[in-house]
Amino acid sequence: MNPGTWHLTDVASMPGTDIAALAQLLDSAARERGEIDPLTPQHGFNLEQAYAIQHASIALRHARGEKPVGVKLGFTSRAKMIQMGVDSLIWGLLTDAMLYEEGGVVSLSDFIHPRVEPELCFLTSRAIDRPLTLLEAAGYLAGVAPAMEIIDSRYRNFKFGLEDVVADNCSSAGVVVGEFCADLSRLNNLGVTMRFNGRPVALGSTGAILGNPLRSVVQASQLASDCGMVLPAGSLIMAGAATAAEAFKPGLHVSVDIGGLGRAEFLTGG
Ligand code: OOG
Ligand code: MG
Repeated sequence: MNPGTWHLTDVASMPGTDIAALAQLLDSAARERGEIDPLTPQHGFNLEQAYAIQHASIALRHARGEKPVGVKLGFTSRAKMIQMGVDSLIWGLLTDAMLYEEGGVVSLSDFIHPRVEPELCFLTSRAIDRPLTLLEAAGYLAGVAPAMEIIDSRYRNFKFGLEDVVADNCSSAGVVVGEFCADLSRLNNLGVTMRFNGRPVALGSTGAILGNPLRSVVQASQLASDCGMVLPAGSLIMAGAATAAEAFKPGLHVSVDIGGLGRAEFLTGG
């Protein structure tokens, strides 16, 4: 392993076949629920290539019939940056296969070593086809819901650097979204409590998400437009976790309460 070389490779020095092969490797790890070693020590790709790998792996999902449903942001709070040792905002792509029914059972057999984290989920009302300002963001949204993201790094022991986690679609594995509320006016300081069987396991505030979670919509609009992507009306935008994530096991009732917005919950099975 030679961390000194991680940022040195440019796009031209990495043939397209490697991007496809690494995307395939990550896709198989997710499907077969087998953890793999981080890829950068051996393959030394940069951030641009990491996103190319991510997009190629999502293209494999689309080819199997999965439908795009939106995007997720990662590392929008200090709590998450500190927990994982990565301090850049990142984003990943969500498909319908990642949607778990709110109030339903989430089976551990779908994952390698899943963790859950409390989030907010936005629903877009119009296509986002350019970078938005904070003042414009609410005008593009139909609502916001209490939500949880299930993350499941395909890397051994959930350990990775920036480029590796981006290639791995930012650890995306599932989302559980509660009921949408149309009032977007007071999102910047709501209490967040995630509980396992009624016992609080993570406490925070929506203000931990970029100071105001609506900024995650601004960031998503910027990132999408940077790569020429339009987010259609009806897209989900997961804002990023307000607290650190918690590992979970079967036999739990997992819930998140977000002050004023309500609750999202699920049960865990074997
Ligand atoms: C990477 C994904 C980060 C968030 O909400 O900050 C993320 C990880 O922690 O494995 O989803
Ligand atoms: Mg997340």
